[in-house]
Amino acid sequence: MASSVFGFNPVRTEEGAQTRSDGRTMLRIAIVVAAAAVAAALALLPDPARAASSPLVIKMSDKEPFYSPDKVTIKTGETVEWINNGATVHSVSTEAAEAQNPKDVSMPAGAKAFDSGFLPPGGKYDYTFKVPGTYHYFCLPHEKAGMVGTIVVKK
Ligand SMILES: [Cu+2]
Repeated sequence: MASSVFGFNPVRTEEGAQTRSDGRTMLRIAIVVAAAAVAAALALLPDPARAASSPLVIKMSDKEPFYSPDKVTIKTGETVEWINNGATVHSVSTEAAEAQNPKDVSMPAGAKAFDSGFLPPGGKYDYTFKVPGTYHYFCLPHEKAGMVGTIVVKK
């Protein structure tokens, strides 16, 4: 009789401890899963879902498509942001004097040339287009490989 009472209580205590431990573990797992879900949801948000004032983003990569998207249409006064997602340097330039092929560069009359300089991996460059027209730009190190892009700026 005494042994069954003794045997009963420790088991209850262990079960209680086991339950509390599982509860904490489950809570930790739930927090990690919830955090991962939030991160995934944020990563999947399309650009239009971001604030209206945020720039249109063009991702730069070490292989095709080098600029993604490589052709975009925006309105006058809007900003484009290039982000280097590659593992090597890239750039954005409309400097005709720097281009190996003159066909890779063009700007509407009255527009000033822009050049990001070499952007390291993770680097960003913003440019606000104030003159409407078509811009052809290139990456200084990779123009020959076909790293060129087009921005059409509507009035
Ligand atoms: Cu490049």
